[in-house]
Amino acid sequence: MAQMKDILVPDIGDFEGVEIIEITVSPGDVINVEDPIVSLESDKAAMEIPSPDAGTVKEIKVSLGDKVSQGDLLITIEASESSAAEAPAEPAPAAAEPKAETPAPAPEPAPAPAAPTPPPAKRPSPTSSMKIDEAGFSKAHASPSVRKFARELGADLSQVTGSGRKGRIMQQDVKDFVKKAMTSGAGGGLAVAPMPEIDFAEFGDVETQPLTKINKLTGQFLHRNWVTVPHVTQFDEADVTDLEKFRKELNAEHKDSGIKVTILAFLIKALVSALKEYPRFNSSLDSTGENLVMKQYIHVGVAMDTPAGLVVPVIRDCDRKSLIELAEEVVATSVRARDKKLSPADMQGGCISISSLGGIGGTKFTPIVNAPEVAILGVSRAEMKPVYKDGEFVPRLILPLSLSYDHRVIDGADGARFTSFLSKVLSDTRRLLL
Ligand code: CAO
Repeated sequence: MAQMKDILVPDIGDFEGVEIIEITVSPGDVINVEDPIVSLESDKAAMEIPSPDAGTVKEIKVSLGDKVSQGDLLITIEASESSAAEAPAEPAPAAAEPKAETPAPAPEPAPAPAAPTPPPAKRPSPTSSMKIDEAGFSKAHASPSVRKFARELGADLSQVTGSGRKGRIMQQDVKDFVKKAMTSGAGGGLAVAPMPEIDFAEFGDVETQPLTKINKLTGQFLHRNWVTVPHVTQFDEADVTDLEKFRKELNAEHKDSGIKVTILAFLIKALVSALKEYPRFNSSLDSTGENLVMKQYIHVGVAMDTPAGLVVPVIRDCDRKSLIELAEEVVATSVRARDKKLSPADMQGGCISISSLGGIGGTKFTPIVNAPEVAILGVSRAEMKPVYKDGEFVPRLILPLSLSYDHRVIDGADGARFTSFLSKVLSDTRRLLL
C-alpha cells in the first residue's frame, strides 16, 4: 500500500541555515531514488539534495530563498512500493552531480558560489569559440551548478542532451558534450593530434637551445592570434620611385644632423592617411565580440628584429608627428629594443602594425595580425621592375605590400580598397599632405 513520507534535509555537515536556490520538483512529479529535489547554496558550498525514496511528490513544504538545516521538512511524497526507503540520502556536492546508482559523497566546500553567476569574463576553453545561445541556455533544464560548470567550459547548454529525469542536464552530460566538441572539431574546437615526442639525436648530433623569454611570449601571442583570428592577406604593390628620390634628397639635406629617413617613416605616414580614410581598420572587437571599439587616436606598432627575438613597440600619436619626427623615433625605439630597454607599456595601445622585412629581402609574406588590432601591413623589398607606361616599358621601383586583416571586422573589398589607397599614397607622396 502507498505510504506518505516526509523528505527531510539530510546530514549536510557543518552547514546551518543554508539557502534554497532551486526547487527541482513539483507536486505530481514521479521521482526516483537519488533524483535531485532541491539545490542549496551557502557561502562556501553548493549542493543538491537527492531524494532517498521513489514515489510521487505530494506537497512542497519550502520556498525559494528559505534557509534550511538538517532535519527540516522539504517535501512529502507518496512512496512507491519499490521505493528503497531505507537508503539514507546524502546531499551531493554540486560540482559533481552523481548518477543515480552512485552513492553521493558528503558536501565539500566549493571554491565559489554556484549560482547565480554572471557569464564569466571570456577565457580560453575547449569550446571558447562556440557561440552560446543565451535564450536557449537560460531555458535549459539544469541546476545552477551545472550551468556554472557549462559557463566555465563555454558549453552551450541549449545544445546538450540531458540524461537526467525529464531530460535534466547533468554535469556528466556537459562533460560528454565538451569531449565530443573537442574531438569532432564541432563548434570551432580544434581537434589536433598531439605532437609526437621525438628523440632527434637518433638521427644525428643535436644541441638544445632554450627559447628566450621574448621568444616564448611572442610565440604564445602569435599562436593565439593565428588560431583565433580568421586571416586574409591582400597583396599589392606601390610605385615608390618618386618617394625614393625624395627620401634620398631628404637624407642629403639632413646629412649633418645624422637623421636618416628610411621608407618606414613614409609607410607610417601612409598608414595614418589610410586609417583616416578607412576608420574600420583603426578598431578592435570588444571582449563580447559584438561591438567594434573605434579609436580616435593613431598609434602604430613596428615589428623589430632584435637578438633576443621579435618585439613590436608602439609609436604613439603618429598623426601628430612629422616625417622627420617619426624617422627619429623609429631609430631611437629600435636602439632601445636592441638594448632590451623597452617596457611592457611601450608595446601596448597599437592600432595597426607594420612588419617591414624590406631591408632583408623577400617578395611577399603573410604577417600575423597583432590582435586585438585588426590589420598588419607587411612590407617586402622594393625592386626595380619594368612597368608599361605611355606605350613603353620604363624602370620603376616597386614596393610589395602584404596586408593581413581580421576577416570578422574587415571585408575583402575593404582590404583591397585599403591597399589600393596605400599604393596610391606611396606612389604620389603629395597625397600624404591631404
Ligand atoms: N625595400 C628596399 N630597401 C629597403 C626597404 C624596402 N622595403 N626597407 C628598408 N630598406 C633599406 C633601407 O633603406 C636601408 O638601406 P640603406 O642603409 O641603404 O639606406 C636598409 O634597407 C636597412 O633598413 P633597416 O631595416 O635597417 O631600416 P628600416 O627603417 O627599414 O627598418 C626596422 C627598421 C627596425 C623595422 C628593421 O630594422 C627591422 O627590425 N625589421 C625586421 C622586422 C621583422 O622582424 N618583421 C617580422 C615580424 S613577424 O611578422
